[in-house]
Amino acid sequence: MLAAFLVLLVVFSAGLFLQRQWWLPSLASVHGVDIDRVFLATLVITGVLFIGLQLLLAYFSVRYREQQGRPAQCWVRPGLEKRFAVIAAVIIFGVDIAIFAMGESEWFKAWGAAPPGAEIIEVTGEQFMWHFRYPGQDKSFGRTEPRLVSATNPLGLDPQDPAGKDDVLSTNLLHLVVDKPVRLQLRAKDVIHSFFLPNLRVKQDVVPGMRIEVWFQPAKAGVYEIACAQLCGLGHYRMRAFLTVQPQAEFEKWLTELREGGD
Ligand SMILES: [Cu+2]
Repeated sequence: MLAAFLVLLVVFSAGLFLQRQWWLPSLASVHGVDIDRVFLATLVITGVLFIGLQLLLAYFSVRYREQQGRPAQCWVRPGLEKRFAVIAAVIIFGVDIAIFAMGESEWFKAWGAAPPGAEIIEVTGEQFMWHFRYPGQDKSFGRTEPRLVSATNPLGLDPQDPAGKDDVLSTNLLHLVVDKPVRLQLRAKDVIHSFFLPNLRVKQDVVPGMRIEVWFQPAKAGVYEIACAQLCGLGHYRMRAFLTVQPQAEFEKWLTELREGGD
């Protein structure tokens, strides 16, 4: 029974991964290639160990089972067991270190300094929406002040600050230029949210009181989902926005229309 169960478990779980129906969403960023490679390598390493060990266990449970009045066989050999434990520990520790090193190197590559000239956009999460702020021609954001936050001024922009005059705000719609690196500065107004772009393999928690930066390069034009990946309240499921990746000219047209519409 145990052997049959283990074999079924192996076949079923391997089948789930092989059918690729619920695989990762289509990739649309440059660094995502590395993330996917680390993901796949981790899956293959742990998958091979899982399949091998479960099948071995199934085989042993049949081979040494109780038979014709003879009890199930087992041997107690402390020396052998100790040796086996040490060898298994070394192998597992080595595999862990390899996976960790692979993940860390990709992480530092992806989350290191952004290339100069990257577009800067501020992202603010609040219950239950995303605000995106573009700095405008002067490339700098205007001052914000929590006391000034109101229904018509969701970020608390200071009207006295000239740097804020050309800032452009967009709610739940983020537009980016294809093949152009972008630096996002992530903030939260109320609770912890998580900014998640599944297609671009970007996920970063957004924490009140912190300005966290991530950068990446969209590699494929299209419309993608933006989700909040942190259960942030009753309306969490509504915290869904959309990212449009498009050519420079279309992006500028959109931004101009938004700026003029906002005045
Ligand atoms: Cu949220």
